[in-house]
Amino acid sequence: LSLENAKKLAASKAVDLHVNCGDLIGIGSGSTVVYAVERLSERVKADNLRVKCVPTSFQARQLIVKHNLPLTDLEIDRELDVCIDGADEVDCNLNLIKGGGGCLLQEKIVASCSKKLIIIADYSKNSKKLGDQYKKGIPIEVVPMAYAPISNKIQKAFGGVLDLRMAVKKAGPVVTDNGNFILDWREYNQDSDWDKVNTTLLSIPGVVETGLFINMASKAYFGMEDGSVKIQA
Ligand code: DER
Repeated sequence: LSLENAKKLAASKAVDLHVNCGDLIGIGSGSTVVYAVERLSERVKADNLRVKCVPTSFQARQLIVKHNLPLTDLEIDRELDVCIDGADEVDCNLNLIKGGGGCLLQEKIVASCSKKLIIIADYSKNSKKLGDQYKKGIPIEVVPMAYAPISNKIQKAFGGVLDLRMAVKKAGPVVTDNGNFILDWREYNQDSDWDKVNTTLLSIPGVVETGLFINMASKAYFGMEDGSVKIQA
């Protein structure tokens, strides 16, 4: 099964099993979630499902609008029934690395306001230990004026390398939907106590949020190469 078809499989399974009429749904960001919104739109039409959606990025908002799904926000609906989102890596404890698409801040906020966070991914995202195979680095959203001293502090405290994420179709750094920069932290020690690391990172002035989603996900659905869906709870 191709990666795209594996994503589609996982996305459809998650939407079919976790979305009910009347649900308030957090819509994640990235490429896998596109299939989840497509499946959600099919079900809304076929089953006349009543749902409202909260986006986690400009991309997610455009997806919701494109599929004519009812849009809402956290000011109106403060507690959501389910958040469906992708991940860059999922370890055996359902801890995640997210932020590959640079949307981690609103994703973590919306996930934290949802009764459950359901992860959808293709088979390449499933690993034993956090950071096992994810070589692109742990994304950290930072206030632009502080990215250099923050890089130094993290490097001194935990080692590794911190790259300021540069844009491709725009000169200069990636600027997130919230006006911040992203540092990608690579070559860190993979045997870290990630909960402790996360807490320490968040204590550094200027760090807004990290791509470490520790103890947040309820379930993960992986589209597998053989056409099956692996469910990790
Ligand atoms: O940026 C993000 O956090 C995305 O959700 C990312 O983790 C997954 O993106 P993908 O579905 O395109 O792999």
